[in-house]
Amino acid sequence: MIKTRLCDLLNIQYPIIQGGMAWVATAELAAAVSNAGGLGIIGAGNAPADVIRKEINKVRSLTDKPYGVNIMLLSPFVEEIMDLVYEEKVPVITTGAGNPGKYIPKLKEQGIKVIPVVPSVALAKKMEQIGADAVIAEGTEAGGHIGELTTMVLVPQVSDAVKIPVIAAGGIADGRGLMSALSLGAQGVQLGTIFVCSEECTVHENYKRAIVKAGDRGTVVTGRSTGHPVRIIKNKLYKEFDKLEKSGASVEEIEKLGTGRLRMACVDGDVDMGSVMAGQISGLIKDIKPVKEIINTIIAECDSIIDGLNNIVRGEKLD
Ligand code: TUI
Repeated sequence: MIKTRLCDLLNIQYPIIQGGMAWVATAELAAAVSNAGGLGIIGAGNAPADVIRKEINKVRSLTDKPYGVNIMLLSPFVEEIMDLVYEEKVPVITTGAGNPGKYIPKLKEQGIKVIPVVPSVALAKKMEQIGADAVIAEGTEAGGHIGELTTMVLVPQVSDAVKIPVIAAGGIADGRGLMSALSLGAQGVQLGTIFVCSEECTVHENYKRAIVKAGDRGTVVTGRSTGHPVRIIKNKLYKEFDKLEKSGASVEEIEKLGTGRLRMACVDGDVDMGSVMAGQISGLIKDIKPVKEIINTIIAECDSIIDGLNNIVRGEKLD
């Protein structure tokens, strides 16, 4: 049984939380993850509050377990999403793509648990100092908007720097990844790409198939020159970005090319010209499975890794 401080903090069975992926992390996926013993999360992305209010109500109708909302801090609707989570008394929020510092005092006042994504030790320390309950140390292997450091180097350094629980993210999709994260000092993991490839995830089938087909070198990073690098599956859109960036186009022109592309991939299933955000671990994902099976398999893999390690410690051979 894999149980950590994070399980106690969030009142969940397994130390697994789901990434708050815009257009992907809908109520159906979040409820499935929470019902399977993890923490399911609704991705607010760039959506307005009325859309997310409906998702929150749907999650509550599908599970009585804890759930969360991810707030993407570059969204034009951040303020109204904050008001929504106070009003709805959402138990947990995660944040991404920025520093949520100015919102933390009020979130804490409302009894909401706050878990920011941090791409550096400095931000992790600052978040702990101003009252975050845990941090997500997300490496550059992750899909979507990414930081510079890899999970392997970020997680142990953040773990040494803070006392609050650290959740490792980026490049994790199986029991080996979870065990490694725990070895690096994390108290749990956040998984994104593997949950996209679940039966309960409502994205277009083409999106899921693009991940399953991707292979180990199937992702690339677009938009480095804009200051907002985004990891996607290599496709025609990537080639357009590459051409534009090499031509010395302005940040505005490059950002304009990205507008509406995630919706195009998730809803319309256009995986050639849409933005198929996915992590480098896509190459490990071979099929689409129910969320419960994904989580149970990861936990079973951890148990067998522990058995194997015990054999090594006793001087027996590991197969
Ligand atoms: O946020 C994500 N992943 C995302 S957000 C997103 S929507 C988007 N689309 C295009 C451009 C930008 C965003 C798609 N995927 N992951 C968490 C994450 N947070 N990754 C990196 C960060 C981050 C970066 C800087 C967190 C904090 C931060 O702080 C900077 C500061 O001001 O201290």
